[in-house]
Amino acid sequence: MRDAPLRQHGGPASTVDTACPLDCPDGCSLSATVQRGRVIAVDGSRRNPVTGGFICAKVRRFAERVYSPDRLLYPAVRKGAKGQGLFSRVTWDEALDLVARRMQEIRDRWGGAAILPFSYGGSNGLVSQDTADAELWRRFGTSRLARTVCAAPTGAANQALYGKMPSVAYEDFVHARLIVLWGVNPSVSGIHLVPYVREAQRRGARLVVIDPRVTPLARLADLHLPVRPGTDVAVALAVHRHLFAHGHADRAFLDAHTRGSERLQERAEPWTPARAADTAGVEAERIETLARWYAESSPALIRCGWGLERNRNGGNAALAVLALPAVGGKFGVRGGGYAMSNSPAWGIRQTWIEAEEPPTRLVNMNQLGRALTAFDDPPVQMLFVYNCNPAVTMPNQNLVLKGLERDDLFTVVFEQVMTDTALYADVVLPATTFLEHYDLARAYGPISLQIVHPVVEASGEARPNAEVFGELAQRLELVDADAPAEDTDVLFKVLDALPGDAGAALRRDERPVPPFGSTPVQFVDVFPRTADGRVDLFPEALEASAPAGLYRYQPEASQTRYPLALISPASDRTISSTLGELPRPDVRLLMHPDDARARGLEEGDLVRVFNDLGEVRCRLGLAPALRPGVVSLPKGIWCRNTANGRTATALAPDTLTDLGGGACFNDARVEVGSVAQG
Ligand SMILES: Nc1nc2c(c(=O)[nH]1)N[C@H]1C(S)=C(S)[C@@H](COP(=O)(O)OP(=O)(O)OC[C@H]3O[C@@H](n4cnc5c(=O)[nH]c(N)nc54)[C@H](O)[C@@H]3O)O[C@H]1N2
Ligand SMILES: Nc1nc2c(c(=O)[nH]1)N[C@H]1C(S)=C(S)[C@@H](COP(=O)(O)OP(=O)(O)OC[C@H]3O[C@@H](n4cnc5c(=O)[nH]c(N)nc54)[C@H](O)[C@@H]3O)O[C@H]1N2
Ligand code: SF4
Ligand SMILES: [Mo]
Repeated sequence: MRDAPLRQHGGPASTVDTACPLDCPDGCSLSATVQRGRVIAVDGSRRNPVTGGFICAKVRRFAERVYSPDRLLYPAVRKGAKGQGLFSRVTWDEALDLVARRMQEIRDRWGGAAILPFSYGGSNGLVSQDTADAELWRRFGTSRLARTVCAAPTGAANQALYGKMPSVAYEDFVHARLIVLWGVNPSVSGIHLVPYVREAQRRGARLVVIDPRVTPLARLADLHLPVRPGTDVAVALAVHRHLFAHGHADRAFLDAHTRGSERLQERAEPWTPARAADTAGVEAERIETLARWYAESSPALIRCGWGLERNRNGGNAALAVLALPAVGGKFGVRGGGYAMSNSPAWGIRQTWIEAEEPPTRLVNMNQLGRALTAFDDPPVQMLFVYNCNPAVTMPNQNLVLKGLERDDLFTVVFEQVMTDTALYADVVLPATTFLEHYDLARAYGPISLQIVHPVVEASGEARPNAEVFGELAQRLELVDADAPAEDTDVLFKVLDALPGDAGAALRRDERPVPPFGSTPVQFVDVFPRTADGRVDLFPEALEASAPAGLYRYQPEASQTRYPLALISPASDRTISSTLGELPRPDVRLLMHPDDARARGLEEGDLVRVFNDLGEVRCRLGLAPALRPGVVSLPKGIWCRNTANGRTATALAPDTLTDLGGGACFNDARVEVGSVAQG
């Protein structure tokens, strides 16, 4: 840690280096300014060159969360009705005794599977998740959770094709001659990529954006394909067809490094540009241009995002998109290939978890509402939520809330702030933020690992995850009573388990470089991590599990009552729902002016967005940037942000994607009307 004294009014301040672990690809290095024991500013540092001294506006406001009136400062137990938010303060001992006792009672009566631990990214660090928590759940024998709300379809495709080979890092985008941003909006969701894309353009690269909205980079692109949500697989297959049909499939590469290309070619065959254009709702000419540019450019780079996965065809979309560089022969040059999540790049194995996974029930998190309301054998009797805010982030919000309202459900919420989920808790436990505990931040756009340092003391009685789960395990006699349970103990365990000398470098306060270099060239420095080292272009094992098979498009049911597709992309105000407690301008449903005119609606009208699952009431905003037929609400808003306390997830079905069991947020189909008209 480096302490550089600063002078500010009100007394001396110092800056402390740390890193941002939040669920964002960029993994920024931070500089926090602390004065009299309080964080007064958070900004980017230059320690990590990708950060380059600037960060997003959200995390610049992070101190507001630390001292927010919504901050949880003490353990508490519920005294009002569920959802009301009335609690009385208890001690940590009382709270943990109560939780431990209930866990035992429930396991005695119903079995361990009646307890459902529920977590997702949270701060997304390697210390605050899958460490002491995993040890506790495994040893106790609770239900297991399939963490599928995000990146499950893209992850399944990347795993099947390439065994999750490391992908092109941000820094190498500048070398590309063609960049395709496919279902990703870096101007919001990973802002440090933007300068690299712009630099590539300055050096003469072409830019293509495939997105139902005119995103900021679509405005600056050479070609924009405003596809209908859920139709990317058709567009990608049309590009494959072009490559095969016009002699642009790289036969030498296919023979040497892949298998299954014949079956992929067969499935691509029906997708003429005209047919794909009809399915995706874009001009055939644009698809032809994309195919031609892709065939003729090198280095050609596809940045596959997460916008294209959140629908019934999301797995096959990712599969078809990620297979393109193999068929087109785009690997082997710096700036060529694909870029997606680099989380798996380090090849970190969680060997610090000692207990084996028990063979208990596996619950898909996207169907939490069903789990809470319909499961028997055994029914879910305890829900333990941490690192997650399911009341607003999981599909089918009304069913989730119905489950959380159950009087016979014992809900524990371990949180930093009084979230919409915490309002339903029987016990709330206060958690530290990443400015108050140790963690390990892993960027997944660039490839980096950085230690997250506490810069101030914990607020109130807030405690780190590692400590609380460690103590709970001690109380339940699952580990020795004197087993180390501090976040630093867990941090050292994790550092020791890192591959190569990464852990040693981090202990020396250096930035570790993975064995293949920090910006690997695919098929030069890194290769598929599949069993035989080949790209599996037709992963047979998945063919049976995908409802329509691989590389196949599932059309949507005819939508006469709900003709509008609702998407809910990342916004610049929150990271998922984190920081949603901070004041923001009113949330609007965005709609193309033509769609508004057809419904007699105007800017600022109070509207209801509805389908059979639910309704959201908020103001209308006109947005010519949206594709007609598509409306948009931000992801991650809180119940307080709309007039009726419901968010986009209330309209999202809890059906699953074709591969990976992922969430289908963007399969929400809705109608919109004026509240005044009823
Ligand atoms: N500021 C901010 N940054 C974030 C986050 C955040 O909430 N806020 N969240 C983080 C997390 S958890 C994630 S997973 C990433 C997500 O980051 P992104 O990959 O950028 O994902 P989204 O914002 O969901 O969607 C990206 C784009 O896909 C478009 N889209 C929607 N449906 C489709 C479709 O069917 N096909 C195509 N081609 N495009 C479609 C949307 O219009 C949107 O512009 O961002 C991370 N970064
Ligand atoms: N409508 C719609 N909804 C979506 C999506 C969408 O596209 N549309 N996308 C989804 C995506 S991409 C994702 S990744 C999910 C994410 O959904 P969630 O996993 O619910 O993510 P967050 O909303 O960020 O909630 C994380 C919570 O963990 C808490 N937390 C952070 N650090 C710690 C810690 O160290 N300890 C403890 N105990 N708690 C901590 C934070 O305060 C925060 O409330 O949301 C999904 N929701
Ligand atoms: S959320 Fe992303 S852009 Fe913002 S500080 Fe963290 S890593 Fe950087
Ligand atoms: Mo995500």
